[in-house]
Order: sequence, then C-alpha cells, then structure tokens
Amino acid sequence: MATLVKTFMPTERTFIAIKPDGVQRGLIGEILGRFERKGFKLIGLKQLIPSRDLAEQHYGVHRDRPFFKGLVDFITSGPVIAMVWEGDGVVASARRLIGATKPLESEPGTIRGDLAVNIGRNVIHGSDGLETANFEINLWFESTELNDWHPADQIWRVED
Ligand code: D4T
Repeated sequence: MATLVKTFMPTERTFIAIKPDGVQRGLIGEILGRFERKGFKLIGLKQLIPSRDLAEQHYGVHRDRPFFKGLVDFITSGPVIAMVWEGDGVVASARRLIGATKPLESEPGTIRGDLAVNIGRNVIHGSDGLETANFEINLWFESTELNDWHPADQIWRVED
C-alpha cells in the first residue's frame, strides 16, 4: 500500500479561459469535461467579467495589432471562466486539446476544431508557453484562489 501514500511533486500549471462566446453558447461543461477526462487536475476556477485593464494586460503582446481593440471589447463583453489546470506537460498538451487559433484550420477532435468557426470567436484561451502560463496565472488569480489537492484516483493516472 506504500504507493497509495506517496507524496506528489508539484508539476506544471497552465492558464485556461473559456471566452464569453463559450459561456454564452453553453459550452462550459463540454470544455471542462475534456480537460478532466484527459486526466489533468483543476486547481483554480472562477467566473468573472474581465476589466478592460485585465484584458489589455492579458493581450498586451497584441497591443499594436489591428484586431486588438475588437479583441479586448469581446473578452470584456461578458463572463469568462478562468481556470488553472495542473499536470505533467499540461501547457503544450492543453494547446493541442484546444487546437489551432483559426478554428477552420483546427483539427477535428480539438475544442476549436469541433466547436468553433471564427478566429474572433474561438471559445477558449490557453497559455502558449511556461513563462506565459506563470504570467497569466499571476495576472488572473491570487495564490489563495489555487488549491493543492490530491485526486483519490491519482495512482491510476500517473505511474510511480
Ligand atoms: P488565445 O490567446 O486567445 O488563446 O489565442 P491563440 O494563443 O491561439 O492566438 P493568438 O495569441 O495569436 O491570438 C490571440 C487572440 O486574438 C484573436 N485574433 C488573433 C483575432 O481576432 N484576429 C487575428 O487576426 C488573430 C491573429 C484570437 C485569439
């Protein structure tokens, strides 16, 4: 029974957000289920309507792009589901689960490939690298909003 009481090392974390179109279209459960079924661990989740300041910081790298204002208008237009997911390789894996930025080029089986058609309404965001993930988690969440916990079935997901 020693394997049942092993301690789990902290692992990688990523920031995922269901955008206002995903919330309005009733896709929250569908999207959460895909990350749960994959075997990643949800350690933070909240619904909020992002402030303009938060949205502009989040999309700061796109500040000079022509779509920036429309993007900020869109992301602040209604509730967003902000999440932190944890697991080995979760940053890159989440990007694969999400699919390409342009939904018409996303593979079937991915979230955008199955659920979206338009780049400006692509239902979900996922951090594009480890550094971005750390920045975005700190931007959207207080550390007290994140929970360390051990799923009861963890030994069936991760080998010793
Ligand atoms: P996000 O950041 O929303 O997960 O998207 P990606 O990481 O997949 O893609 P991105 O940073 O290049 O784009 C951010 C965001 O801007 C929208 N967008 C992008 C847009 O409306 N028009 C465009 O031409 C581009 C390139 C969609 C996603």
